[in-house]
Amino acid sequence: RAVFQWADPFRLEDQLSEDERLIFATATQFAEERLRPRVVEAYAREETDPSIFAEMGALGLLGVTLPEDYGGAGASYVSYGLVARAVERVDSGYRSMMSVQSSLVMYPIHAYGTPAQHRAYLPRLASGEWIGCFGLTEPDAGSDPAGMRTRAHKIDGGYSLSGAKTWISNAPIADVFVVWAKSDAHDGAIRGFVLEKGTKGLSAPRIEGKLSLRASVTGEIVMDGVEVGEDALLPGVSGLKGPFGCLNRARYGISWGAMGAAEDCWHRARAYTLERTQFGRPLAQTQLVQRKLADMQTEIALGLQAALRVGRLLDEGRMAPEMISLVKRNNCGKALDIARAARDMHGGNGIMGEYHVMRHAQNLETVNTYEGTHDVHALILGRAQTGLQAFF
Ligand code: TGC
Ligand code: FAD
Repeated sequence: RAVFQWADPFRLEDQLSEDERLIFATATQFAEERLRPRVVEAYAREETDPSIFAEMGALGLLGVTLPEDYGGAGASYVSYGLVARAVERVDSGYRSMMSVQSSLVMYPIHAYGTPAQHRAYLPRLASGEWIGCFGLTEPDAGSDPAGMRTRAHKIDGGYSLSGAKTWISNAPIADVFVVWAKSDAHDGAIRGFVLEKGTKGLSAPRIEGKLSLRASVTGEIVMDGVEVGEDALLPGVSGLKGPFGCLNRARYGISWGAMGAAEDCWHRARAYTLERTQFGRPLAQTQLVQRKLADMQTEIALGLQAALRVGRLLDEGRMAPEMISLVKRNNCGKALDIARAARDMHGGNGIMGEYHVMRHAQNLETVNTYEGTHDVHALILGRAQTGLQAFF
């Protein structure tokens, strides 16, 4: 009889390459030793420490899938998912900082940019010297980014951008802004532009008072006639498939990351209920608690296995975006349920920062909403199996 490992029921670890195990171990050590000690305070104070980018960069955790000539690690998408899992075990906000930089800023510059743009931005983004952000969402265009109002007007030698983006992770501390705008020089098609901090007309005010993702700063991007040269355009893509190509990668990473947060909640709920005695026995010796632990173990084992499968297909060039909708939607929804159950199993202590579970539950509310809400991904999957468009 093979031994059943309760924390890794399907022996996920056996399915990883040596390199993937090494990257996961590096990310886990960094997250637990460097991020865990500061997260409770940072979350309470709603403070983002920008030096985290340089710390991640020094360990090669930014843009891990990009080639080594630009500071990436040339690693697999499975490795990228494992980094997200390790970092989000500590906090979804820290994973957000990493995944925006890697999938939403470095990826589009690499995939759609010129060699000059690669040289100008990628090494400094990979090292964490520069911080990036990704502006797609607008006040009146969230789930429906095709309704964006931001415009790029053609001017002599370049473009003038006007409009406003909102809910943008990293924006207030960003050096590099990848923004999406409808361009009148391209028949109104959505095009990507790389803007730099300090350009006249560009500002990024902070959104204060979030009750979720408090360790990751969020802001607006306000563009009031921001003039840039031709070299700010990302020439390699036109239309919504540009931002969606980036979102595929970030959403995939979230499917791993959300499971990392869920694992932290599950392990804490198990440890707490083993320790805590009521009615003369450990809480973990009650049927209701064991059922909750079994449900957590089951959903996490299945969710991780599914994320691994999609990662392998992505690495083999056989990914369809609907696969990513399936795992992003499932793993975020299940992680949120697990975090809420873990909070409940901790009783009154569960509302305290030092027990971590309520912070995960609060964070996962955002994770379930951004990068396509739970219901928007249901509509993508519904369309794929019925052929019927139910968005509008
Ligand atoms: P639709 O007609 O479906 O597609 C328009 C064009 O885009 C192509 N496309 C994709 N390409 C690659 N990957 C995908 N996943 C793609 N999905 C669509 C499609 O083939 C088509 O191309 P073409 O060449 O034929 O024009 O467009 P639609 O307007 O009907 O889209 C509907 C919908 C709901 C699926 C889409 O708008 C959607 O996914 N909405 C959700 C918006 C969203 O996810 N926003 C995320 C903002 S960024 C963010 O949240 C970052 S948080 C990061 C953090 O802090 O971690
Ligand atoms: P809406 O689109 O208004 O949706 C509201 C509700 O209506 C949801 O429940 C939704 O599922 C539902 N709904 C919408 N359309 C339909 C429909 N057709 N049928 C049925 N129900 C529907 N964006 C960026 O571009 N860059 C970032 O870095 C970024 N970071 C973020 C960080 C945080 C902390 C948050 C909260 C958001 C961030 N976002 C970012 C924005 C995020 O992607 C959007 O919030 C998300 O796409 C949903 O858009 P919305 O908030 O406008 O909600």
